Amino acid sequence: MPRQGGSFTNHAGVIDFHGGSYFFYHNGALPGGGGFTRSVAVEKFSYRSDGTIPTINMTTTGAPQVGTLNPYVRQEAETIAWASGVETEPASEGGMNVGWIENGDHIKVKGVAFGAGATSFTARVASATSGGRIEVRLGSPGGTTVGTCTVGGTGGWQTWTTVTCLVSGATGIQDLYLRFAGDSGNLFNVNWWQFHQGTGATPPPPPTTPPPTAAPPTTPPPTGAGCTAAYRTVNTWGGGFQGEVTVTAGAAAISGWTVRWTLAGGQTVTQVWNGTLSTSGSTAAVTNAGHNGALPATGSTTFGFIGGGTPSTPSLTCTPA
Ligand SMILES: [Ca+2]
Repeated sequence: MPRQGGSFTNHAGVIDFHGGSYFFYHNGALPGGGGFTRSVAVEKFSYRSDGTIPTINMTTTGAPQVGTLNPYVRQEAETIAWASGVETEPASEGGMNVGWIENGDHIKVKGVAFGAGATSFTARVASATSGGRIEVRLGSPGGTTVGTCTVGGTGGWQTWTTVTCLVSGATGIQDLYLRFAGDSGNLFNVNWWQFHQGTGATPPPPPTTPPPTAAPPTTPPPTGAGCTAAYRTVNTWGGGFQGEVTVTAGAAAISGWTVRWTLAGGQTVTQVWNGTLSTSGSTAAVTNAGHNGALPATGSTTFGFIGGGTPSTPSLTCTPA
């Protein structure tokens, strides 16, 4: 190997792997690199017929990939083919995490086999500031965005939580780019990530119940007080979905509520938060939790649920307590 890459040595070693020969060395070509600030690199080569090693030049592309990466199992965030602006450190949960993430930094992961398509992306994150966003992109740092996860503050750089966002358009074998966006300064850390796909995917974990925020009404609810309820689908995956219902009081305050709707064919409700579920035949009924029953006039609250089957837009009835 000629003297290349900004370092005066290369400390090479050869490893044979899966029928190929690989020449590992170091150079000093990364930003800030030099004679004693070295970075590991690898090139694939073939021995000459007489058994000698040909002249090998340093490249920035490195060796070809020997296989694809499965995005549907947990992958460590520090699995990196190329990166810009980030560093790694030991994680309180074990292993390593990626940190010092700032606006515009990115991680490249080569040859990710999405197959028929991913439906959601989950990342394990922590932030002592107010977080930022993970843009899930394909092909290049500015390539097509197939999903965006919002990361909030968690109260510490090693206080971990899981965020999930919807993904659409990630199919086949792709170079994956996680591009980070937000305000100035360090945004958040990432420990690991995982995509989910259609049938058999794991539904995203429901959010934890927030502390009560609605103040109790100062006057007793008048007779005839009403409420309304509105539904939206938050997320879908093969065989299931996440729904959210917003309950709004009418012109008068209410002290509690029950929302009822008819389940479409094949639908089930498997988990409810910020409310209590009861079902009777194909009728689902959710009654307020302890902290979100009392609503002031025109005040609103939400509850969420995990459903099985295909999402639909149900007709909701709201009955005040
Ligand atoms: Ca990790």
